[in-house]
Amino acid sequence: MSTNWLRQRLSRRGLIVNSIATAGLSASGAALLAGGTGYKAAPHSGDTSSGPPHSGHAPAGHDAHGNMISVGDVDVARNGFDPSAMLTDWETGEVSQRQDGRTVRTFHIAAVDKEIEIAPGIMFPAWTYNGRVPGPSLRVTEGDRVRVVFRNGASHPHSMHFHGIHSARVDGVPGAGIIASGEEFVYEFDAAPFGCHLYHCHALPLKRHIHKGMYGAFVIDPDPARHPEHAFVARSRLLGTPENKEWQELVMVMNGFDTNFDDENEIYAVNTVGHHFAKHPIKILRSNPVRIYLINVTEFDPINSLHVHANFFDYYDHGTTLIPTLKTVDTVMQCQAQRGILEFTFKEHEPGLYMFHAHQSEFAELGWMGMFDVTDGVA
Ligand SMILES: [Cu+2]
Repeated sequence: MSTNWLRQRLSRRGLIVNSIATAGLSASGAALLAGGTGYKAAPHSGDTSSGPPHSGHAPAGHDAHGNMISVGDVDVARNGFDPSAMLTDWETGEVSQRQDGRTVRTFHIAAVDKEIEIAPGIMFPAWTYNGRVPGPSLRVTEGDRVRVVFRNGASHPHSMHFHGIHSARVDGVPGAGIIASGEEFVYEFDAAPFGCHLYHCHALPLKRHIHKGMYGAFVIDPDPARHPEHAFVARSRLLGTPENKEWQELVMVMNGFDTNFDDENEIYAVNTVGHHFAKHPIKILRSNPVRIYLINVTEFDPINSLHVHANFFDYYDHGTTLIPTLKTVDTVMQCQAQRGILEFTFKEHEPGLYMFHAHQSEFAELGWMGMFDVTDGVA
């Protein structure tokens, strides 16, 4: 039993190296999982000479925290999206006012086939919303009218299925909003309930459409006027308020990629690129609290998780309450489509690099590991 387990795990890692070799990058492929070689190994350009890091942004002390990570860096410009920028790049839509005074937010989303680089030298034939994985992070306020104009410019039928309250005809499932290639459809509903939600394609086979990259964050901020008993908390969650500006808000979508079609993931990540936040730590001002909108879309594995080092957080399951549903925990697990809001602070910590990762150790080693770079904010 245990040797069988070991053989399976070894073969998964072997397949990753194979997939890189196939891509003509055998030198960096061999280095990718060799371990212990740090940044002295070949950069992902295929240059086999030893030399400085690919672009020189490895944090000081990086080696001390774990050198079992991929070597080199992903070309985020070619991908057209940057996991770091995705932490905060909310889309709030085109805003208009209806005659009855209600705010209407209109979003334009297109399904596009696109090859993306998910780890140095590893390309994945993704299906995307607007050319990125995860798709755009949509943010609205409770009670807004949400209008999503969806155009399918991809090669397969797709949809947008929103987690939230809406009528059956805009559910984005077979028979109600699956859109053929070249067609367009408008999903429209009132934003409710407030919380940390998601959208994803619901075309069949579902697990293929999700794991190919068709998902994104969908956050509904609470309307403070509707929650007088927790108005301060509600305002702190409402994008654009002075109370909200105090928070360092981050969107983290936990995902994985099956690069060899064996119904298992070879790369795990937050915001798609394995080990991205180990190489590009997230800058955190210790004076200001942190709020993470955490969403799990990982296919094939029953759960995923997030653990923060040297700290504890309060957690709001689904983000649908204004008081925490879990208090003072350092790890939370989520099944697919489960999500929630984490709140914590480094106020009493000394500056430095603080790790966060999935506490499925295998996921961490295969990409789902990163760092907070906590500073006082003085240049
Ligand atoms: Cu789809």
